[in-house]
Amino acid sequence: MASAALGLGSNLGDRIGRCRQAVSELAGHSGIRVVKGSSWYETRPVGYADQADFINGAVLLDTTLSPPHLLDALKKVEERLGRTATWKNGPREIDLDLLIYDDLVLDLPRLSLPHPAMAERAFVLAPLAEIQPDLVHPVHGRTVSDLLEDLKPVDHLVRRVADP
Ligand code: PH2
Ligand code: MG
Ligand code: MG
Repeated sequence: MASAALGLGSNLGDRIGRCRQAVSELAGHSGIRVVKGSSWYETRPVGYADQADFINGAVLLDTTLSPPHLLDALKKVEERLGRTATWKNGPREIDLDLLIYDDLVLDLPRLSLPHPAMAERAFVLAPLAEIQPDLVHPVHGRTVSDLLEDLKPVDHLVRRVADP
């Protein structure tokens, strides 16, 4: 059994509804146990500015799936929830990103762990710090709450908008 952390995001349609639906779809998978989910945060878009604000959150999982199989499961949930293809950093109905899987560090064509951008993104770190502040980033060797502190002042995090 492994522990994993995911980041969730949506900026099209029923943003919170889709994020919550994604968590319940994950909870229904036989190889996944959802341990804890964060509140939902409204955030300004990072990377490509001319798009709607996002809802972001994070969840902690226990899983019997290997990283590639967990990634496949995330992609399937994205598809079931109606994700359509856009472009890098563009708008999306739902985005499920594998952030951390135990203390694994790997760089494969379709999967890098930990997620390469997570340490620079308050929209990832703030929800994750809410549910596991002492989680250590396997490359930086720093906790999620310290990494979030390093980013301050945080510009794109707007507000906490909903309970888990
Ligand atoms: N996801 C991106 C790019 N930019 N900005 C915010 N605020 N939230 C996101 O989830 C997000 C983003 C690429 O996945
Ligand atoms: Mg993403
Ligand atoms: Mg993604």
